[in-house]
Amino acid sequence: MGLLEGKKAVIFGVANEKSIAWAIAQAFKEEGAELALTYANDAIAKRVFPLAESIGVSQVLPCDVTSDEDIQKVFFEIGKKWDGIDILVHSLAFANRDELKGSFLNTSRAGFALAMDISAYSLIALAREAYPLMKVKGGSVLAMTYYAAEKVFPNYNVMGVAKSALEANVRYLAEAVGVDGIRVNAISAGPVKTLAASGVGGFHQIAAHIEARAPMRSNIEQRDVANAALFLASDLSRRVTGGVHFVDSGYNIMGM
Ligand code: NAD
Ligand code: 0WE
Repeated sequence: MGLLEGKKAVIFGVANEKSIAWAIAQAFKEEGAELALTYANDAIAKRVFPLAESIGVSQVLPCDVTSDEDIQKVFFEIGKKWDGIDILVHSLAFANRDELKGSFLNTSRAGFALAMDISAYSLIALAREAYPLMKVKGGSVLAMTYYAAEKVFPNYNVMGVAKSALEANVRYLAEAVGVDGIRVNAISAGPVKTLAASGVGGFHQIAAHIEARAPMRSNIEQRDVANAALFLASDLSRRVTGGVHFVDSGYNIMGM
């Protein structure tokens, strides 16, 4: 019996085969879950449809999380096919490229609002629309965060502030829906070379720093995050909620 046998999962954030969300989708499928995937726009749809087909995903739906209408449509469509949702995965982030370099002092009002909207607020919006379908049996909500929410990382800038807000959202949502048997957790992943990370100057140096300094002297892989996600999505973690769980070779424990 798979860990997620009989469970239905909706996963936001597959862009390509390197996405953390894709590793999670594969791991969930292997453990018996039935899946729905969403994609941000038409350019990404071209990559997501073949991936979805390759593992037998039941539903693939468009969703730009800046649109309340898109979000409502997703859960309306899912509600037509499924009697409930057990797992919701939020694996999304965005800031304008020019906000992810140079001085944090230059963070613009519009850039701040956009990063917050897509990377932090969207978790609340997705959880609210999923809630009627999730409260039937209880469930697990997962978000992806980064240690730059807690400590200053050069160039991560406004995304660091957005990840702090995302982690606070995890705690407040956990309190709001705990009574309905719904758990909310975040995984704080070490740096991994995905589409979002390859848009970043100096990624190689960041990865080299982890290899030199992390307790385990190694970088993580997408599958490492997916394995932690399996635990948090399954009944193995049935009393675990509101937390930020590191998958980072131990990097976060280091002082100097
Ligand atoms: P990725 O580029 O594969 O995934 C990011 C996703 O966000 C993409 O699928 C993109 O389409 C989606 N997205 C952006 N704007 C959107 C919008 N308006 N509506 C809907 N979707 C939108 O990169 P990834 O590294 O797999 O990122 C997934 C999550 O993991 C993010 O929250 C990221 O911050 C987090 N994370 C990544 C790393 C890393 O080093 N890669 C480390 C820690 C945390
Ligand atoms: O969360 C992330 C990625 C966040 C991200 C990346 C991009 C690049 C392309 C959000 N928005 C965009 N917008 C773009 O146009 N990570 C944890 C990976 C990451 O991003 C960094 C990092 C690391 C690591 C940005 C600066 C410094 C280090």
